[in-house]
Amino acid sequence: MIQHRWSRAGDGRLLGLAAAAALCAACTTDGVPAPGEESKGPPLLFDISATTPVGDNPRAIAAADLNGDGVPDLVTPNLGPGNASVLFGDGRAGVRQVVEIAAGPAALRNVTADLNNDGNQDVATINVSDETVTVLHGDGLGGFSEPVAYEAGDGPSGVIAVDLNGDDVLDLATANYDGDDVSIMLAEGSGYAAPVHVAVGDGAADIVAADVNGDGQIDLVTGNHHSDDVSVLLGDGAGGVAPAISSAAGDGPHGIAAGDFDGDGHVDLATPDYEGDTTSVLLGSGDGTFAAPAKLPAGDGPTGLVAVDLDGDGSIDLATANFESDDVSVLRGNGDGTFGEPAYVPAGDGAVKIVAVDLDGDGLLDLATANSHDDNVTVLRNTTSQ
Ligand SMILES: [Ca+2]
Ligand SMILES: [Ca+2]
Ligand SMILES: [Ca+2]
Ligand SMILES: [Ca+2]
Repeated sequence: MIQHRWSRAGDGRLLGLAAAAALCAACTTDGVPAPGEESKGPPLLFDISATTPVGDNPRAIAAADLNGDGVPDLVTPNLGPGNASVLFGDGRAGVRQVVEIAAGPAALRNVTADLNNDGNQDVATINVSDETVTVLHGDGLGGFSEPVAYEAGDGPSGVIAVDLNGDDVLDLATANYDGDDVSIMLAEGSGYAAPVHVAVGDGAADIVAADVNGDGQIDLVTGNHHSDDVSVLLGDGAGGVAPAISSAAGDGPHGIAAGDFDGDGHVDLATPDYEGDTTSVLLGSGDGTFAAPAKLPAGDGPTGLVAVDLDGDGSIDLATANFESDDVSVLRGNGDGTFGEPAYVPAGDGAVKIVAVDLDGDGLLDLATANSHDDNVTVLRNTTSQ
């Protein structure tokens, strides 16, 4: 199974961890650009504002206001007990309370969204042991329905909620690491239709939705850990997709994010490359293909990534969670598809996935990581000067 395959490879490198962490702590947050890189703004700065215990082996993190108080909350799927931890936010980039809710066996990743259009945020979790997705409908007050499981795919490793057939109900799609495919589960009645599997690259580790060819229909893109590429599935707007189009990525992409990094109107992609210790940037051509990746430095073993505007200058920046070096790399976007040198912010042991959300209401997106070895969540408050 996926989490064992790649974490075994990672565990072999854990002996060097203390030294690597010390090194990165020493080189943290100066944001000095490399020779030849133009500095176009103040460095991105983050402070740890909370370190909060969660369940055993949290493997992902998502954000949504789950109790309707206007403050974003966080939720981690916990692989060990097969449950999820909900971290209710205090509005000051801290955590007020943690409660455990049901998930499914070997809960690996999750997504938050209003899946049943009742105005309340729900949680869907993928489970690697029984290859299902578990859905819990939120009541908007912090409570949830009994979990209902639906068939997903072989070794699901990434999940998104997106409307693929234009009926204004969110559908689900998973990237399947062992099946080397994507499962599309269209919402049907009060649940989901049986998955339709579409082949992608080898070791599909994560999935994102975006309109990469600009035809107004949502497309799906996976990052593939073993084939070192991304697979684009162009959507037809009716729930179907075309066969995969492959574009090269870095060495061992373990996540994927989309955004227009160079402002040309075409969707671009970024992947955290676990094996290559890089973040790859793939500029889109607007037809489903992408230019050769620009490989930017990251920490050791990047596995999670967000592509968002962290300093509010209108250009997308990148932040990766680095599983081996236990930190976060933040790279300031220049708005032309290039990025500054990374600054490193300490996180926690086994920082595996990352989410960006404004947790203190100051208008700047903050970051939070799920730390799978420390069994906790680190909240990094964005202190970048505006
Ligand atoms: Ca499209
Ligand atoms: Ca672009
Ligand atoms: Ca920016
Ligand atoms: Ca903030």
